[in-house]
Amino acid sequence: MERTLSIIKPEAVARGLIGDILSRFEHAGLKVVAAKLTRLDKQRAESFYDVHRERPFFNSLTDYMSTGPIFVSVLEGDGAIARNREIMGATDPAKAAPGTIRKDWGTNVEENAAHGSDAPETAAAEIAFFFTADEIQSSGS
Ligand code: 3AN
Repeated sequence: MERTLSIIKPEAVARGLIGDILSRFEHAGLKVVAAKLTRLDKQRAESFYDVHRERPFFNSLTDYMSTGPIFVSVLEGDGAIARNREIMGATDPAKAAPGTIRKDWGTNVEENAAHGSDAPETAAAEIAFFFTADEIQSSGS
């Protein structure tokens, strides 16, 4: 059983897509074991995306991620990290496969509706960034 961190990004929350996006995960068999609506200020967004600090889009990405509320959740299931990324689709919505979250609701490569952890180590760090252990329920399946 694996866990991953999912973020529904500000533009998708603003467009009222929390339910639609969560339902994609649930229909694919991923269980929501923790969830909350929260907000990153610029400094916390920079801390979350620290690995991208040297990338040209870092400033714009962290500005964007602090523009409004985000919906963060922990998803649990077999191969949750890869499954979540499959359901989200490619980073660039224009290149994402039909039926994926980013294809259906992403605006552009930056405002791409959702974030998902990319490896077990980053998943553990990203989950701990947003949730304490007692905020996470075990799905028991
Ligand atoms: P993913 O979220 O698919 O793992 P990463 O880790 O390469 O993609 O990028 C992290 C985030 O940075 C993306 N979700 C996206 O919002 C933003 N991003 C990635 N590439 C670009 C780019 N070329 N221009 C602007 N933003 C980007």
